[in-house]
Amino acid sequence: MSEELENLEKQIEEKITNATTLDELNSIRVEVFGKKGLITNHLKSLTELPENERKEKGKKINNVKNKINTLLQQKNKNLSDSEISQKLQKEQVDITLSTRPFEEGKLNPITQTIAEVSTIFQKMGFETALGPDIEDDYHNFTALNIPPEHPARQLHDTFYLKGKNNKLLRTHTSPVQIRTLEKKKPPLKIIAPGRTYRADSDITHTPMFHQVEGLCLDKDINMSHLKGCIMDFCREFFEINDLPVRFRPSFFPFTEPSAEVDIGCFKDKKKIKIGSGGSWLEIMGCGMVHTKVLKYSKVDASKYQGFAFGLGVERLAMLKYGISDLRSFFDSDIKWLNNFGFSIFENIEKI
Ligand code: 2NL
Repeated sequence: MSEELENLEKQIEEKITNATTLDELNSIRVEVFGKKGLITNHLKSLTELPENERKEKGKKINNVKNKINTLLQQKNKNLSDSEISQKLQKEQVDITLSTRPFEEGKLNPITQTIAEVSTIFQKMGFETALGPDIEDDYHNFTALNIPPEHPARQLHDTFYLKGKNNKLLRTHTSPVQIRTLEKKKPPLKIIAPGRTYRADSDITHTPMFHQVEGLCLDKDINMSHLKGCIMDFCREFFEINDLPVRFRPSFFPFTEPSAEVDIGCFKDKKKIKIGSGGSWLEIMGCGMVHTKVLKYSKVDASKYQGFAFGLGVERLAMLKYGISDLRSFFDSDIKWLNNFGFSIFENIEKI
């Protein structure tokens, strides 16, 4: 072997031995085998040799090439192994370390109650519909047959947005149903849960509160469907199979006939117990959708009839969970929430 080649081999071997990273090793590979690499140059120079010398020299260079390749491979494996073990060492997790304290939040009973009410109606085939909190006069009042002189339309009762052309905060979630009817044709069964607003603030009223309204439109719907649906709902919501339910004639501009729904209860001096006890408790309103409301929404009243209902979520939550002060829902008091709130995980299990 020529001395030059021997020296070169030693030099390259030493470099490989001394390499400490994969990057470094790769540079050596390029330096040796790249386009203008040390060994590549030797191979190229073969063409200048006479035929008889070329064969022998070629063999020698190839031997060196193979040796270096083997060395590079071995070193590559060594360096990869040690890089992995270094990485493992660096990223080691201390499994003896205690976990961070876990603070579980609670659902406001309003959220829980909306979920419970929705689940019951969803099981009966109602779909949930949502809409904007800021409404216009048409969707909130006109389309629901609420006349211009109705007290609910007065500035005194409804929050109107300043300079916003009769824009207002919805006073019920009925406009969601009106908007749904603009997009979907009957038959349909929808519920509309959400925030509602009225300019009222005292011990039993907050300016923002929650409602779930429902609407069922189909052929041949009559008052017995309404009664059956509401009775099933009341019994499932309060988890009392024989809960007495009473429909008492009432009035709403958007339904005819209209009824107030009462459930049976036992009234003591201090407490109310829901169930059969001879007394009655009003919990929601309902009725057959007024033909004028159907006409506004371009529903053919000779073909389709329907029932609708509306309930106040705060009131239902207070009755079911024994909450006595309406204002506590909105205080964001952590101690109160820890007592009256619902575990998020309990709810996930239920789903
Ligand atoms: C109550 C009474 C009620 C409705 C709401 C309704 C909606 C449409 C058409 C007809 Cl789109 N009616 N909603 C009907 C009857 C009663 O709510 O006391 N809510 C707390």
